[in-house]
Amino acid sequence: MQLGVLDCFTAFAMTPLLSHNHASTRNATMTATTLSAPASSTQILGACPHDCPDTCSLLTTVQNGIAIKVQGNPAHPHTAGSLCTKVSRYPERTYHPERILHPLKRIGPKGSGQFERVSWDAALADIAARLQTIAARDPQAILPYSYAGTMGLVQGESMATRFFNKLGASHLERTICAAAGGEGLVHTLGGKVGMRVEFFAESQLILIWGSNSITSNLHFWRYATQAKHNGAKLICIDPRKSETAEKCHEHIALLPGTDGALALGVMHELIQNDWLDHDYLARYTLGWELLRARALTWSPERAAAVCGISPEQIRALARDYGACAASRAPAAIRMNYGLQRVHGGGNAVRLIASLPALIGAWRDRAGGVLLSSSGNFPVQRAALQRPDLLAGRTPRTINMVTIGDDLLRPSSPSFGPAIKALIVYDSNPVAVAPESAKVVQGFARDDLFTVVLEHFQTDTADYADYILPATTQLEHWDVHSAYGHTDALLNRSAIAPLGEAKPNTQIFRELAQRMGLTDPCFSDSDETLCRQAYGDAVSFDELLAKGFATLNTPEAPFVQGKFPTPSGKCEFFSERLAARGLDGLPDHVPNHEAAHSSSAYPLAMISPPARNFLNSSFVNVKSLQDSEGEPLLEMHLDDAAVRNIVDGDTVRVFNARGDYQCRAHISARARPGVVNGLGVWWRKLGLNGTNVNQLTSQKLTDLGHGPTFYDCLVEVALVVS
Ligand SMILES: Nc1nc2c(c(=O)[nH]1)N[C@H]1C(S)=C(S)[C@@H](COP(=O)(O)OP(=O)(O)OC[C@H]3O[C@@H](n4cnc5c(=O)[nH]c(N)nc54)[C@H](O)[C@@H]3O)O[C@H]1N2
Ligand SMILES: Nc1nc2c(c(=O)[nH]1)N[C@H]1C(S)=C(S)[C@@H](COP(=O)(O)OP(=O)(O)OC[C@H]3O[C@@H](n4cnc5c(=O)[nH]c(N)nc54)[C@H](O)[C@@H]3O)O[C@H]1N2
Ligand SMILES: [Mo]
Repeated sequence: MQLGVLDCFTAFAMTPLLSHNHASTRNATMTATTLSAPASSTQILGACPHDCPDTCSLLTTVQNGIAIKVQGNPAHPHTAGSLCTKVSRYPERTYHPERILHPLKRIGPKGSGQFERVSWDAALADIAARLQTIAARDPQAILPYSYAGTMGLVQGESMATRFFNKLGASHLERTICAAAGGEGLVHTLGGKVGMRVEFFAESQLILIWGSNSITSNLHFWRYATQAKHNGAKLICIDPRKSETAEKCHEHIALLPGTDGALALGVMHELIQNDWLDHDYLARYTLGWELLRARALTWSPERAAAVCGISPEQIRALARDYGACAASRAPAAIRMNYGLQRVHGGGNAVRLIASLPALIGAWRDRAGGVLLSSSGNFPVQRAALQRPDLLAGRTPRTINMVTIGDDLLRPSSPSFGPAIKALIVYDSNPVAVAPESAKVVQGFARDDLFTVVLEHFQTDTADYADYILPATTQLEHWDVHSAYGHTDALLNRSAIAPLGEAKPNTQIFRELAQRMGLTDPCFSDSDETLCRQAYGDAVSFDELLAKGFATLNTPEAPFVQGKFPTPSGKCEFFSERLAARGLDGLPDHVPNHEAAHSSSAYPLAMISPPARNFLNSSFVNVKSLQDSEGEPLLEMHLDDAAVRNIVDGDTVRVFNARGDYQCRAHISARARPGVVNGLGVWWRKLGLNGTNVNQLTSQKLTDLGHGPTFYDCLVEVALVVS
């Protein structure tokens, strides 16, 4: 690799400063020669980069410059020495024979996946020139597209955001995951805050609501299991009989997108039976009389009809929850983002987040609700991202969920310039964004210049003009926050970058340099960025020493109210929403595509995560792909039988947006009327080169401009071979 001026600021430069012994491993690759070098084994502390609530502390064993094992750090209480299967395969992913290890330039038609090797020098020079030409006319024609390939504060949104801010590129609204629920929390509790996860172990009742914890939040499940051993009752609320649902005492298999109605039905019963904490309601909540009046219109019969369950199930749930009000037994709710990927996701989260205040559950540290803890982290975003580089400009914003439509929009006064350049990093939009047919059509545009920073030739990379090789978490430094616990983490690089891979930060540093952007902030090293992430708010020395630092958050945050809302109360009624012309009071908002509302497409499809994948990451790791088998659609026996479908048949799943072929799996995990297409496979590994997102829509949620992946009607037919 040719060392440019800025190379002294790469992660390598941190080695002597943050002393651990990888200098000697700088040129290590998986070759016989390095393997024969003298054995020296070290363990490096890191952090799992993935989009998962657990944000585990990692211990990587490095021998002769090669990472031979990645384990959970036993000294980190939340990780407790164990990892999920997929991240324990991180070395397999890192040393995957298909890793992209040098820059590639497209030589075939877009999407054909044909590339030739080029030097960094040639790639960066051409990319800089192309971007400069576009920026000279209107920098808003350039769009960054990124999400959570790495959740690292440094490799995610630091140098990259500085670069796009300085250019004046379009802003990306990063709403593809958690926006509806996030806004729901902000307008109820005041922020992405709630119970501390460790205290679920002391709860007596746990509602696991819209979450398959065993799959997507394994380290929470450990606390839930402790509670279960101590006699707690666990109830899972999920259309799918998930791995988690089958291990709970009860499972309420409601129709997708009906959680708001269920919460209102429960409230109705709490009020009717006076299972309420009147003192808590009077002191620490806002809008109780209004919410009470609305909830009283939601009899269990009305709610049950919407939810597709029995009124008795709602009464029983309310009885269990209400009993905790009388006995002061701590009742906890673990929500996850599964329930907010529907039209009414924001309102549903508002209603569920309101429940603890009705029974005074917040009085106990083991009571309340947790959806996300990320609002506790004192991340110094302005220092990392430098919005001042915008210098007063306010570029237009493109929602990442509607990238399909937006790539196909021509220039217009309302939209602004057509998107001419797309720089994708930490994301695989061709696989994960909704309504893929349009996304693919947009990416296939010949007049679109696309650069993809990646580890692998994903579905998105197939459409790139240039693919630039990015380092993995084992090869760079980073600092992390979390959304399922309250510890900040540091990731040390364990091995040297493989091949010619570079950290995202370094790629944007070099692009900035090539484009003549000379602000001193483009020279900040990764160490400087790591220190800037929390500034003085978290001890960097502690991060260096232990790999993690626990935030100083209260054990029972709302025992005396003090919600971070404008009123300081739990806001059943939100003045801020009312001021925007929205309903200040949460309600059940039906799906855009509600179950039973279409005779052409009579089945509701959800597409929750497969256990061994992480969104579309790990899909190409052989051992994990083998565990998942192939793309599947879980169907209830009754729905299959009327369509003459038997287990193992190839089926066509379709709606007006497109069709997708996969294998039918007749399974008790699916309830009648709902099919489960576990995601997110790479399109190119699917039977007809598509995945579930061929069927999902670009319609948005009620709050937060989020996606509605689980608000999707389909029909299924047997493919006759
Ligand atoms: N193994 C694995 N872990 C992951 C991920 C992954 O892809 N694989 N994804 C990560 C990401 S990106 C995130 S955002 C987090 C959280 O990721 P989430 O996608 O929230 O993950 P889950 O906890 O699996 O929650 C989804 C559950 O909600 C259920 N569900 C679907 N629709 C509804 C509904 O309308 N109501 C209710 N009550 N339930 C519904 C699904 O059946 C599923 O069991 O997890 C992360 N962890
Ligand atoms: N149908 C359906 N669609 C969904 C979902 C669903 O449940 N159903 N879930 C949605 C959710 S919750 C989310 S969060 C999104 C997730 O969507 P994405 O954030 O796009 O997640 P991934 O598919 O895992 O893609 C991340 C990519 O980043 C790359 N990457 C990882 N680390 C780095 C790095 O350091 N540098 C660079 N340059 N690249 C890196 C990985 O190789 C991977 O290809 O998908 C959404 N799409
Ligand atoms: Mo997500």
